[in-house]
Amino acid sequence: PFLFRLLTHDVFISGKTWTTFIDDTPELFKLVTSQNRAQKLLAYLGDVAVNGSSIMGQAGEPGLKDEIVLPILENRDDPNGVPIDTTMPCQTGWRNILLEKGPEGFAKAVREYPGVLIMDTTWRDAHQSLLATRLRTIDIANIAKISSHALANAFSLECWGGATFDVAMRFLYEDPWERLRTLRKLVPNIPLQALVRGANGVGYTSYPDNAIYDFSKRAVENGLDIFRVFDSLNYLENMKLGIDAAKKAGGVCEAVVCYSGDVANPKKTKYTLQYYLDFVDELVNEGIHILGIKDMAGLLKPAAATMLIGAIRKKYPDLVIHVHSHDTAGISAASMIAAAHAGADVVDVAIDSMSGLTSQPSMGAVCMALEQTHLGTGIRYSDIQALNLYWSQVRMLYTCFEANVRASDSSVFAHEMPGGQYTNLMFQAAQLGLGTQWTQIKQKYIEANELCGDIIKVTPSSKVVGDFAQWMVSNNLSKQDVIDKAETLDFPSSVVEFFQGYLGQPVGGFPEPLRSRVIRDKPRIDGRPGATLAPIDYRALKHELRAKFGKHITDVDVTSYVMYPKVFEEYQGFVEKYGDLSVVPTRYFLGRPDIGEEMHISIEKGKTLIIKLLAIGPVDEGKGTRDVWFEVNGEVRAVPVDDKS
Ligand code: 3PY
Ligand code: ZN
Repeated sequence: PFLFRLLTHDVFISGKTWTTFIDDTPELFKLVTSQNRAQKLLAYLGDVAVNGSSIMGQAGEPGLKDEIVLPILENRDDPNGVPIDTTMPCQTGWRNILLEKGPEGFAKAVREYPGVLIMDTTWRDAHQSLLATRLRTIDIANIAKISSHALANAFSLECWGGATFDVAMRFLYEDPWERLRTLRKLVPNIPLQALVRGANGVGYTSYPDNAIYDFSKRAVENGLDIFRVFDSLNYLENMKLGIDAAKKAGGVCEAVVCYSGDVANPKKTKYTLQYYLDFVDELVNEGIHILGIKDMAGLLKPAAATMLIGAIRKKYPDLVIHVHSHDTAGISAASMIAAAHAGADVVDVAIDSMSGLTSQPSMGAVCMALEQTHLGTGIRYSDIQALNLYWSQVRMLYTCFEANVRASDSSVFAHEMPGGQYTNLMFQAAQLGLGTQWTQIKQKYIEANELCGDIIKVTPSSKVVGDFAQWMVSNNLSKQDVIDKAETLDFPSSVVEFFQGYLGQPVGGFPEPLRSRVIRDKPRIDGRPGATLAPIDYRALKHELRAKFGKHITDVDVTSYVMYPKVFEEYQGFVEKYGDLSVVPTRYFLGRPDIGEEMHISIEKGKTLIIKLLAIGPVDEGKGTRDVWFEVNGEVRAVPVDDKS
């Protein structure tokens, strides 16, 4: 009946569903001279028409050619069955409590909530884990207002940080700050959450302290509420910096324990229940608002979740506990339910069609299972179905980035690869075309981790282990070979830097004599790596970047540059050439239009270009270009495009 009502709804039939978001949010689109802008846009569309999309990692065309249908939310209280009005964002939710009471009061209210709350990871971790982080702002923004209603009782929406910052600029040619501001406007009522790599910010390396303070401050200014701060080695000194920066910025500080090993297995003696309880004590001493348990690989089985969360809850009755996992082995829904029963306040889920496998467990499954207990989440079944209708279409649109993980894999309990890295390495192994490559990588990953001393593995430390493993496979080295020949081997730079101490100090210290044999006469850092880095002069840098790229460079651009200098420069070059492409619907951003197909692209409020691809001309042998003919709002225009074939 829901689908029937949707398909017969006036708004849906009129075909207006797609454009409302764009019409309602003019701020998204910076005013640039439209002529010039249209010409740049045609240059991009022409390039895709001739050469196909050149977005890294894309295999084939998007799997959905039709316009995406927006869902309609049932209104349970309306006697006439009039659906909820989603033309405006919902105005009530947990963010109201945060704004009213501040981070401490917010945490207290969350702790007092009788049920369990959810964080929806669909906008960050789910696509990072399933679709190579390639989800574009437009596809999130188009469902944002509806989500503000459907998920009004959610603790938060994870939408930023992790790999999204890097990928937005590097591969999607988008401004990550603009994404944050856009979502903030469309979702005023639900806290927005980001994953932050502590002293590594949103990058892969250590930054000077003032870079972490600057980044956190800008994040709050642009709409972020909650920082999930972790360190890739659970190194307290790095954590302290991230925690302090989040708090000073005025954000909610969710400090995280990264989970490794198995607390319920007495044979695993490194990351024991006592280890975690001690680490929690240290974090609590830093005055955090919320404790996160980040099971980035999906190792936390239900009995272990009961033990771990139960023990923390017993020791800290008032501490808000937020649990995160991945479904790689297929167990995470059960673990989240166990965590909830053991006293967790918030659990992480992703909308059904973006859940499971290396992503988070399904929102529908977890919420409906909890609904039958005293721990209901306040998220309605019909709303989950409505959102899922949208996301199942988006998932099809992005098939060209699917890693092709088809089934659960309990070998994760042995290799402990984080969800995002699992798909990444699997994809790379598949591209090498060797059927056994993937099994070998998983095996070497176990050995590489042992060589590093059984470390916590999450970005960036997981990258060290991944690089190490791939290098062992390609050089055909066993663990023993590495130990025996360490002094003469040419290790990957990330591995050398890890052993030098550039990520921080691992739990239990570095394994010797391997460390000394790997780093030889290179410097070693025995404390917090960022502590010795000179502060960044932001004023001077802004000046420099303005001289180089123009007056449009803002403070957040400087922050982006600090995190990713080279990526930012390339991104600026791309925008210079093609303009802001974030307004282009994904199926044209990633795929070739058919000849004669009408593309509707809203470049600014009240300015929609109706573009038709008319013809692609022959190659000019001298120049190697082709003229691509378009009709733009009835006018014929041609753009020359390099033929890269
Ligand atoms: C990231 O840092 O990107 C992660 O998702 C870690 O789990
Ligand atoms: Zn995760």
